[in-house]
Amino acid sequence: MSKFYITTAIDYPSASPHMGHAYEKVCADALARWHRLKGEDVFFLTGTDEHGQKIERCAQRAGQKPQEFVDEMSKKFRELCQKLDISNDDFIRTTEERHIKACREIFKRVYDKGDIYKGRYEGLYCVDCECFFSQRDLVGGKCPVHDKEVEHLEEESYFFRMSDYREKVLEHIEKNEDFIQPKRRRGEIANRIKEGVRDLCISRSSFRWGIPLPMDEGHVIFVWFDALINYVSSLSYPTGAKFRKFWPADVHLIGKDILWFHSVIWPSILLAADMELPRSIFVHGFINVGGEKLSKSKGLTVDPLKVANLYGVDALRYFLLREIPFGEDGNFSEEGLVRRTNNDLANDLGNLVNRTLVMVERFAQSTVPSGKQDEELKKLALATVEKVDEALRKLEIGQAIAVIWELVRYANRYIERTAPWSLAEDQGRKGELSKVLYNLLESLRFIAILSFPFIPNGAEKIWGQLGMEEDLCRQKLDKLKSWGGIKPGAKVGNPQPIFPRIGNK
Ligand code: ME8
Repeated sequence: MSKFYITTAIDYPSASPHMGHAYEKVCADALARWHRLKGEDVFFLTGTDEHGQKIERCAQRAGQKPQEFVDEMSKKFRELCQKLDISNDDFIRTTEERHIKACREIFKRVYDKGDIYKGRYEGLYCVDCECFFSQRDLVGGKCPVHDKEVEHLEEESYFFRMSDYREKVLEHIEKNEDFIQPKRRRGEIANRIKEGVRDLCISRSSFRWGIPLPMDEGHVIFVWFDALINYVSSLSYPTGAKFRKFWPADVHLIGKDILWFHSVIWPSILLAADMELPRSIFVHGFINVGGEKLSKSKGLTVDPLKVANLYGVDALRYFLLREIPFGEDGNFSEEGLVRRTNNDLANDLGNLVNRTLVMVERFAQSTVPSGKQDEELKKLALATVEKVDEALRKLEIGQAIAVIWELVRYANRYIERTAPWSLAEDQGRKGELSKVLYNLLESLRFIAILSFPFIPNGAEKIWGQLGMEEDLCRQKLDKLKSWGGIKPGAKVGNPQPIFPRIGNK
C-alpha cells in the first residue's frame, strides 16, 4: 500500500485561530481524505508552534507564564480542528518532550558536522514573523507582511552555514518540477536563491522562551529551526517506525508567506542532517476580507468557529474549497458563503437527494428497486471519478468539486427529463420508473463517496439516507469502478433535509 504524508504549517498560538488557519486545514483535510479514498496509508499532521519571542511577549501581555499561555491557546487550535471535521492523525506541539528531543538531536547532528558556528547577529527582525530582514526587504521601512516597524537586533548567535547548501537546493528545485507548486512560485524562489543565500542565525540569546542549545544553554534555538523539525519529531525521528514509513513528506501545505522557510531553509537543514527532502511543497494564497488582508488592529478578522456555528461546518468548508482558487488569494464574505450554500448545497445537492428519496418512498415503498443501468449516467459518473483525481493531482480543489457538481446537475436534469411522477401513473411503464429510481440512487452513492473529502458531514447524511450499511469513511475509490453498488431490495432511510437554505442576510 503506498503511503501519503501530508502536513500543514504549525500555527502560532499567539492569538485565536483565524480564517487563514481554517482554510489551510480544510485544504489539507480534503487532500488527506481523498488519498485515503484512494486506498493509501495516510498520515496527516498539524499542530502549534509554541516557542519564540512573539509567544513570550504575548504571554507577558496576558500576565501568564509562557507554558500556561500556550497550553490554553493551543487548545483553541485543537478545537478548531475538531469543529471543522479535520481528520488529522496527530497534533504536534513544539513544547512537547518528543519534539524537544528530536530538535536538539538534529541541532547537534548539524553542529557535529561543522555546519554551525558562533558569531554575532546585527540586523533587523520582525517579531510577528519571527524573521530576519535586510533593509531592501522592507516596504516603506516596515515589515512587508505585517506592515509594522521592525526591531534592530544585536546579540551573540550561532549561525548555520546555509550558504554552503545554496547550489544543492537550487539544483533540487530546478530538477524537480513538482517540488514547489503552483509552478510560478518555483521561479520566484529560484530567482531569489540566485540573488544569494546567506548563513542563517539559528539561536537567540536575548530571551529565554525556546529550546536550549545542546552545547550552550545560554542560547535558545531560533524558533523557525525549532518549528520546521515538527515534521519529523512527530514521526519519532530518528528511530521511530513512523519515521521510517512516512518520511519524506509527500506534501507540506503552507501559505505563501512562509515559502522561503520551507523551500530553502528546511531543505538546507535536511541536507546538513543527511536526511531526505520532502517531495513537494504546496503553496496556497491568503484569505482576505472585503479585499483586504486579515488584520486584528484594523478589525478585519473573521472567527471560523463563529461562522461554522452559524452556517454549518460543511457550508464553510464548501465555500473555502469551492470559491478560493488554490494558490491564489481569495475573499471571504458571508454573502458569498450564503450564496454558495443556497445554490450548490441546498438547491442542487439537497434537492437531488430529497426528491430522489421522496420518490423512492412514494413509488417504491422506500425500497431500492431493481432497474437496468442508464448508460449515460453511468458513463458520466465513472468519468467523474477520474476527473476529480486529475483535478486534485493539479491541486485544483475547486475544479474537483465543480466536476462532482456536473454530475449532481446532470442527475437533477435526469429527473426533469424522465419525469418519474408521470411514469408512476402509467402501469405499463413500471420498469422505466424502477430504472430511473435505481440510477438516481446509484448516482447518489457515487456523489456521497466523491464529496466526502469536501463536505464529510453532508456526505455522511446522504449515505445514511441511502441506507448503506458499511461506514462511509471505510469506502475506497475502487467501489466506484463499476455501476451497481447499491443493492436492490435494500431499505432507504426517511427523506430529511440535509442542507437547509439560509435566509437572506
Ligand atoms: O507562519 N490566509 O504560523 P502562522 C491564508 N508558525 N493563510 C494564512 C493567512 C491568511 N490570511 N494568514 C496566515 C507560522 N496563513 C509558523 C509556521 S511551520 C513549520 C511554522 C497561513 O500562525 C500561513 O501562511 O502565522 C501559514 O501557512 C499558516 O497559516 C500558519 O501561520
